[in-house]
This record gives sequence, C-alpha cells and structure tokens, in this order.
Amino acid sequence: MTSQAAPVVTTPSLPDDPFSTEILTDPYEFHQRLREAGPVVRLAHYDLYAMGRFDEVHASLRDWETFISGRGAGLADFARETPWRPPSLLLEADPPNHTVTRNVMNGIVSPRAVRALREGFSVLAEEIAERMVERGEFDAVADLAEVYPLQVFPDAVGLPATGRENLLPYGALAFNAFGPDNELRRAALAGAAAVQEWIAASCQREALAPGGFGAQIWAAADRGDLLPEQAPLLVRSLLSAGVDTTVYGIANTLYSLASNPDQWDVLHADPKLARFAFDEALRWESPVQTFFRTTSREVDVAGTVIPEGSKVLLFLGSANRDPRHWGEDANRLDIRRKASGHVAFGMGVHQCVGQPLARLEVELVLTALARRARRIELTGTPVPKLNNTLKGWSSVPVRVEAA
Ligand code: OVV
Repeated sequence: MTSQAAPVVTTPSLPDDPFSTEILTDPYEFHQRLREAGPVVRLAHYDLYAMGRFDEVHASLRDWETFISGRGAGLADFARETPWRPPSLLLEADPPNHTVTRNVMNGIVSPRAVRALREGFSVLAEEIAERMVERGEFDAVADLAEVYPLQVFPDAVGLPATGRENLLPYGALAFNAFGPDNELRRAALAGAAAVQEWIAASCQREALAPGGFGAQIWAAADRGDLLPEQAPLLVRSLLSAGVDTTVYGIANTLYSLASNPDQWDVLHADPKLARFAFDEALRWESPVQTFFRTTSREVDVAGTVIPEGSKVLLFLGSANRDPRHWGEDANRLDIRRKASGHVAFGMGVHQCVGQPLARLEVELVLTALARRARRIELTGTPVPKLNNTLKGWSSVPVRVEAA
C-alpha cells in the first residue's frame, strides 16, 4: 500500500506536429483527434502537454497561478532561453506585476475611449463598404481586411505617418515567434531587424501624437502609474497585438459568411446581428489558434499529473469547436447561436485588452456591408495564410450583390 493515489489515467500521446503546414492549413481534423484522445494529451513531436477540449482549456486559461505566462506564451521557455525580444509586460507577465500594467491599459483602452472613436471609425467603414459594393467583386483580405484596420488603428494610437507598412510584418513576426523553431519562425526572424527598428522608434514619446493611446501610456508614466521604461513596451503591445488580429478577425468573419451564404442572408435581414456574427465567426474560425502556458507547480488535470515547469499548449480554436461544450453541431456556423463564451479572445486575467476596439472595427465594417449587400459568395478558392499562431487567409475572393 502506498499513500499516493495511483495515476487515474494513462495520458494519451499523438505524433502530429500542430505547426506543420498541413495542420496549420486545416487544423480541424487534428483538433477532433486531439479532443477525442483525451482531456490532456502528450504531443510527442515536441515533448509537450496539450489540451483541446473546451472545459480544460477554459479552466487552464483562468488558473493564472498554475498556468503562468511569465515563462512565455510560446514554445520557448523564458526560464531556459533568451526571448527573441524583451518580454511583453502584459502577455508575458504574471500578477502582481501584470496587474499593474494591465490596469493602466484597461484605463486607456476603456469602453469610454472606444466609444469616442466610434464616429470617426464609422465614416471610414461606410466609405469602404460602399466602395466594395460598388465594385461588386473584391478580395475580402487585400481590399478590405488589410485596409480598414490600417485606416483607423494607427491614428488612434498616434503613430507616425511614415513606416506604417511595418505593422503587418511585425504582427506576423510576433505571432510566428510563439511557435517552434520551424521555417515560418526562422523566415520571420530573418527579415526582422528593420521592422523592429521602426517599431522601437515608434514606441518612443516623441513619435506619438498627442491624444492617442500611445501618448496616454506615456502620460500614465508621467503620473507615476508606470515606470518610464515600461511605457515603450506597453505601446509595443498595442502594435504587436492590435493590427494583424483585427485584419484576421475581419477576413475570417467575411470568409465564414461567404462560405455560408445562408448566414449572410440572416445578417442582411437584420444587420444588428453583426456583433453576434462576429462572435460566432471568432468561435468557428478563431484567428488566434493557440497559446502556451508553463506550469508553476505539479498539477493534476483530469487524472494526468503535469510536472512543474512544463509547457502546455492550449488549443483555443479546438475548444471553440468542442461538441462537448457547443453541442453536436459545433462545426456549423450559426450566427443565431449564443457564441459569446468562446475563448478566441482568451479568458481570465490575460483576456484580450484590445477587445473593445476589435469589436468596434468589425461591427462597423460588417454592419455597413450587411446593409448594402443582399448576398455574398466566394468567386474562387480562398488561399490560406500560414502562421504559427494565427489562422486565416491571404486571399478570399468574393462577389457581393447590392441590396
Ligand atoms: C502578439 C501579441 C499578442 C498579444 C499580446 C502581445 C503580443 C504583447 O506584446 O503584449
């Protein structure tokens, strides 16, 4: 007899590489095998723990004391290897430090601040929607998703007018860098120096226009709410996480609806459903597919004992399609579904700080299009865009029919 309980389960193991071209291109068959294998699975390829079911992903995201972020939200363990850039004071930090920086950001990207942007953002959303419907045929990525966020977000931050073409490559780099040392990550880092230089310069006080989010971060430092050396890193967080995410959010939403035109009909009949359509599209085709955590202690999850200091890969996109949570039709896009509990923005203390901005941008663009177009359809095969963390498209050719 021993006083220790015997392991309740043998932890299943899968040989797949979730960062392979095949799975990044179409992850959903793998997600199903991952969920069916068990609540916790070993990924032998990287000697990692992984979770793909909603309940365990959700619970791990909420348990910041056990599943910490300070050792990195990617595969690299900051306790063992030097990060590719100084760690984020938000994403790659834990309470109590995280609480200070997060509270400052919550005060700046506040519902009130975002409400004040609504009118200006709306004018540009109406303009681009009108242009697209006039054209009839366009690329939902190149002509819309990659255009609108860059018309509104950099000005809201107060960024310099020149060099903004660095924003998309920097976002792609930041999200590729969470992955393993594969071709995607290596290629992104190889071309990074000039991009990183522009980003660093743009985070400085002198670069940021008065009144914008960037200047407000510096004002928080002046008030003593932050150390001065923290200000540029918090501006960097906005630039890392605020552009590509919304580009993918718009593109994935339009892809979801164009490949399910019956759902566009529902939205066109009632454009006020735009916010629901966005949540359902985030659930169905989540832009941020994965994040890592590191265990701060030995922890038993559903009978698997995960040792202290283990990297754990959380599959947000898989949790968002788990039939155990969403029901048998989890793989169906249904904008009338109650999708708002998805984990596409994360969950718990790290849940996306820019969420109100992302929601505003997508609501305005989608409402403007839904009013003007009675129909949307794909006119060709969408082309996947590969990234170690983000799922999306480099081209989604569509045709819309004016209402
Ligand atoms: C790429 C990314 C996502 C979320 C947060 C951050 C970066 C950050 O720099 O804080």
